[in-house]
Amino acid sequence: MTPKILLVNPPIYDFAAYDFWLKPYGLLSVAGFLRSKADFNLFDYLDRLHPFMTKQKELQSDQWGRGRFYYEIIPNPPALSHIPRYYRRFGLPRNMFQRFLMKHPPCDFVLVQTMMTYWYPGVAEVIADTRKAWPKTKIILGGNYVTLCSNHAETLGADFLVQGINLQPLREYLDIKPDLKQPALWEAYGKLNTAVLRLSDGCPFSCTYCSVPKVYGQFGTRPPERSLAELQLLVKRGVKNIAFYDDALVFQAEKVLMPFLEEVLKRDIKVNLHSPNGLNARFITKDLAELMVQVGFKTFYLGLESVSSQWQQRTGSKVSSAELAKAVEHLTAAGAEPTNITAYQILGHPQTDIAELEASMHFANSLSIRGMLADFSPIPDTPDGEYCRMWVDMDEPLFHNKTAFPIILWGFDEVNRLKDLQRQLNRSLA
Ligand code: B12
Ligand code: SF4
Repeated sequence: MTPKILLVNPPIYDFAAYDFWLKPYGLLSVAGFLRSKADFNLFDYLDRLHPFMTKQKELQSDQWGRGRFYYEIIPNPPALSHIPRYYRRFGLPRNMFQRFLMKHPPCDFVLVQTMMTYWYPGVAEVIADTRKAWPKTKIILGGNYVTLCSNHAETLGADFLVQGINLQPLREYLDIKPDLKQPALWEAYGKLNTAVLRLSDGCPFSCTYCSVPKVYGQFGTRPPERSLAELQLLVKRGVKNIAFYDDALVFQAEKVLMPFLEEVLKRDIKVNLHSPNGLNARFITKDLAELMVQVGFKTFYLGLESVSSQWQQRTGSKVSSAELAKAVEHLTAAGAEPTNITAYQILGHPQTDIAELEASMHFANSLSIRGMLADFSPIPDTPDGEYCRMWVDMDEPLFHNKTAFPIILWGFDEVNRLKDLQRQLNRSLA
């Protein structure tokens, strides 16, 4: 008998959340590998094209398909009770999932996506509701939280955890042989206007605040035919905006991204492309910038983190300020709108001082590009995350929260002042 599998992307419990092209790509990829070997259903609490969300005017998308989620304000969890911001539950209301479970016969397996470590309360909610309605169904978790906080994830009461990127244990548990050539299971959505792609896994750098090198080992490329087939599947389904989820999208661009984009040009595929996950400016050459703009990249997010060369060296030397300025020059010369180029800078990193951060913000502004403060989330088992044990209990993932940690470190007023300064600088460009 073909097994029945329910895929679930949980609600988010956080101070803030925005649909910055968020999709449960790990879950959809795994389901894609099992395509036609199981009957699938999907419940995505964050699907902004769900009729419940599309009815609400304030949740409408911007020109690139991003937008706000429906939310309810809820009490702060005790660990974060001292953070003076509203804590919320983002996503479809809880009773919709409960009704869904009542309406459908139990599945054999429920596969649950986990993402930010501090979003685990949403995962716990899904497990509790599934257990109650479908007590015999096996609940399987996979993704970032399970990989980075496996001991904590074990306490949530799921039946099986898939840690990291090795799918062999899952194959044995489900007793289904995956077909790794298959693209992600995008057809699980009724309607789709944004999606994501990944051409490679991992990163050649070792930034001291990042988990990617440890989780993925070395940088590796995905089969280009599979990515192209996935892109065509998406465009056929009416997707207009695609965000790359690569860790190092422009590394070895001449071998990976450039041939891919040339093929997109050749096949005359028209789609808006985005890079929310931070590009490494060092690798954005004149030729690459021209090709990216020509093929349809509309927004460019560049990782700067700090303008201090000492900080850059201490954390892994991934990029320098001069390299960032050069990349901006190439991108604007190629025709990118400067206001669609954004530099990320880390706010609330324990080894950044506030004056350094202000200098970084002014530096990005001097290049006529937007700045975005990337609030620091300390990650366990990384050098910088472990250093943060001085301030917070890293074994409680709620303390990895990106809104909370900078406030714990620098105070509420200082964080607000810096955010206001960033807004002012960005307004000065308009
Ligand atoms: C894309 C991405 C984003 C996207 C959005 C992601 C999303 N959907 O929410 C954007 C750019 C918006 C983003 C933002 C941020 N991110 Co981010 N992001 C990533 C990235 C690159 C990929 C995440 C992903 O989708 N993985 C899933 C897919 C791509 O992985 P895969 O390899 O194909 O999956 C395999 C296995 O993992 C497994 N698997 C995966 N999922 C599942 C599910 C099931 C059920 C099963 C069985 C198996 C399985 O099977 C797959 C096949 O082998 C990761 C790094 C990474 N490489 O994972 C960081 C990462 C998750 N982000 C991180 C951080 C720090 C952030 C920010 C806080 C940065 C900032 N300060 O602004 C913000 C927070 C955003 C927020 N809303 O709070 C951290 C995690 C922090 C944490 N505490 O959890 C990571 C790990 C990077 C890092 N620095 O180490 N991010
Ligand atoms: S360059 Fe980016 S993905 Fe690579 S280790 Fe540094 S922060 Fe992580």
